[in-house]
Amino acid sequence: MMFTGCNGAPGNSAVDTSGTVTADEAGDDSRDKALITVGFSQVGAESDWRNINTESMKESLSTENGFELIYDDGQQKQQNQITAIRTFIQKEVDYIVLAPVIEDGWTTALTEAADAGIPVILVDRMVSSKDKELFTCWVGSDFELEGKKVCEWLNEYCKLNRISGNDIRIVNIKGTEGASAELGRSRALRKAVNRYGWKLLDERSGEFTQAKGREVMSRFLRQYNDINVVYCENDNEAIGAIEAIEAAGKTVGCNIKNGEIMVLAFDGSSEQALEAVRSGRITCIGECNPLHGPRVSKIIEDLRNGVTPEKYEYVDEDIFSSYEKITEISVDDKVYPVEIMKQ
Ligand code: GZL
Repeated sequence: MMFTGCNGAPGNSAVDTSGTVTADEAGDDSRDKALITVGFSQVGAESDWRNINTESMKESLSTENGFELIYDDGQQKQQNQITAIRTFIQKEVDYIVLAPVIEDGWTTALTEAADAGIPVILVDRMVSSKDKELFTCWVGSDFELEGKKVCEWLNEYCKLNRISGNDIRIVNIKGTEGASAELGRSRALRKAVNRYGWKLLDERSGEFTQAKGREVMSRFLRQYNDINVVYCENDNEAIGAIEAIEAAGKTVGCNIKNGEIMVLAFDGSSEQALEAVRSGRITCIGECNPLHGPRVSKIIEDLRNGVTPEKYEYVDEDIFSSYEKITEISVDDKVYPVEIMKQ
């Protein structure tokens, strides 16, 4: 476990040039009592989105802003995150911020934090614990809405180009199984498949990574010779899928009538992915906003001022595409503009 140091004050902690102290060197007396101590258990570093999310949290919860941030990279393993929560409790932090890798399995650790009187703020993904008092509040995205937007975009495309729903043959490269983002985006796809008659050939987890996305897409291409749409549950998987499609001698793009394979994705947080949208290699991206830092620091400020924050705070998100004929889509009677991105 690595800790991001607070103020580099002399004492037990040997702060290296990057301002990071190791677990066994971060002693309590190195803590400046004036700072608000926050233990942040992050999912990992699996995607561009995640890295931007981490940076947003570190920038907001900085020493300059009055915080001592104790950061832990869970490496996409729930047990690492549970261990980090217990370490934060031992260190008697003022707040715990948790981005839970999957929804299940948190009740015990969150109960321990509650018993220690430490408020827990959830970011990004949700927990399935029935007792909603185990966390103070949550900041993140409506993942099913993200999925509905992308699916409605595909439905609009089919209508404009007179493509029957029955001719859509789609595969889903899912995110980490059981993660809120995976559950919501997959649920939206299954509902659209049932509503529009698309053929969902297969689903398999790409674990939100580029390497696994490429591996899964290669496998799908060996198994199915009629895929015309790939639903990737994040950008990194989409980049990996494009590598696999092009390695197989096929072409990515929106002209599925002409044999191209349409790539759909989520996040829109990396320049590489946005460039892929501008060039038409990714046809449409459902934005997922990673900038939770300012919202979390505001929540802590409110809590310290006796203001009760909203229990659930959703971030605003768009949809991106270079296909100029679709400038808006409608989901549940609400109209969302499409941001047209051209080179
Ligand atoms: C979504 C977040 C997901 C991103 C992926 O809020 O949980 O995890 O879509 C990331 O890129 O790995």
